[in-house]
Amino acid sequence: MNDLVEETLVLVKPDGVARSLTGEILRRIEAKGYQLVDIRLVQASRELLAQHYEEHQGKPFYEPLVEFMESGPVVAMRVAGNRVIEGFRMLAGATDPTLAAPGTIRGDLGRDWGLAVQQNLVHGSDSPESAARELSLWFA
Ligand code: DAT
Ligand code: MG
Repeated sequence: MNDLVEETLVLVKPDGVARSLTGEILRRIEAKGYQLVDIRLVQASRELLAQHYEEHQGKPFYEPLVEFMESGPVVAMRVAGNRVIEGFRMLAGATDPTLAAPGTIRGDLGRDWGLAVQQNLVHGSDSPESAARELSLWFA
């Protein structure tokens, strides 16, 4: 470890857990060379999700997003490595799974289901500030 090692929050969303893709997603993170530091299975409360997704409050997909995220257990992971925040977002691929590049988690394993919110298997923090904030929520 050196001073440039970052940590990020990865969530396997309820669709990923329900489809038994947790292992495949963790396999890709480990194969890339990142380090799993902590992991837990969580039934997220509305309060936790409201804090986690506070930037999206008021958007049309916000309610469907929170309902989806509380529809089943989520696997929360603390993952470490140099530039892991950016690197995991590259592994995840674009938000819309139809447009996510093949080779990415969302591009290979996700699709559009015609719902009000995109079910795209994973969450990854988008900045060092988000990572610190989100890790303190999910690994309090
Ligand atoms: P990301 O998860 O790629 O960081 P985000 O933070 O903008 O994307 O949005 C959070 C989640 O909300 C995203 O994973 C899927 C859903 N979502 C975002 N934009 C959407 C949209 N325009 N329509 C439907 N669902 C959307
Ligand atoms: Mg986001």
